[in-house]
Amino acid sequence: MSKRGDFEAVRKDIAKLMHQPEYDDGSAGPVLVRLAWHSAGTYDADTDTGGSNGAGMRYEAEGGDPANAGLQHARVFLEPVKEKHSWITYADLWTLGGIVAIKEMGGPEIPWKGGRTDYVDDSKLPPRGRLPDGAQGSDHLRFIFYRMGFTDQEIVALSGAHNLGRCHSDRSGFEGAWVNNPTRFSNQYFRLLLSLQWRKKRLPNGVEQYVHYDEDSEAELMMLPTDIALTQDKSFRTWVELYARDKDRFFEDFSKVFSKLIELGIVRDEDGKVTNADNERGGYHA
Ligand code: CCH
Repeated sequence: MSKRGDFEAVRKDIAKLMHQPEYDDGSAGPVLVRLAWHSAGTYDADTDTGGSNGAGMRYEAEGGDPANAGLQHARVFLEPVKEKHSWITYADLWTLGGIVAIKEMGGPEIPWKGGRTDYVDDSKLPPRGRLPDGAQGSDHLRFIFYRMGFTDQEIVALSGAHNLGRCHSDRSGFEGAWVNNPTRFSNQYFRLLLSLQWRKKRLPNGVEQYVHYDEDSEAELMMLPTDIALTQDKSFRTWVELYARDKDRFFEDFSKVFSKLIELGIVRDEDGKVTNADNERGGYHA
């Protein structure tokens, strides 16, 4: 048990659980990043509902959304950290897990502040269907991400997270990794999007994705239809091209936009203290 508010101690323990030789590509990192993103990516700016406050994925209504299939692995990885630092809220732990994972995998430092609550405000619960569907195109991406208040540039920067991890046919129906080294954060995803020939492939389960057979690694790499859409839409493509040639710029923009993502729906005063979280019932804020 650490001192209440000692987020440094929590960070250290999250970093320690990154190495998971039995799991996927040997790292808990990618699925932790996806947990952070899905915990926040339900936000709707118009109605001020959804977002990371409340850690709603603990409950069936949100946790059982097919879009969240597989994220129980990430929650299980983090459970010993929660047990050890019981003062931290799940909402803080899940978002912090994502940024520690990105850093541990060689990615940028991402600003993070605590103070989210675990109190579930029923009036803020997001309906299912707020997360993106990989089978769709650029209109869908704009529909989903504009709702949260993101721009075209930010949509492309965020998509760079697909440099990490993989698709699992028993979770999303898609299969495979986007890059050869899916536990190392880089701008490789953008470079491959532009440099390789992507061929449409129908999987045995009927799901369609794009693939490229890489001779060097003798592995088949993949892209979702939404990933390919980033190269076909003029406005998106400009940013794909920029991030493919300028890794530093990608890291800088990714850091800003991921930090914005995990703050959606969180209101803070000048001192950074969260003012719209019911911590009497929900937990602790710094
Ligand atoms: Fe994603 N993502 N994502 N994604 N995603 C999947 C996996 C990861 C979409 C669909 C999928 C973001 C945006 C999108 C990660 C981070 C981000 C999978 C496979 C699908 C499908 C799931 C499975 O089968 O396990 C779509 C559509 C969009 C639209 O933009 C954003 C934004 C982020 C974070 C900033 C990460 C990381 C993974 C790998 C997870 C793992 O388990 O390895």
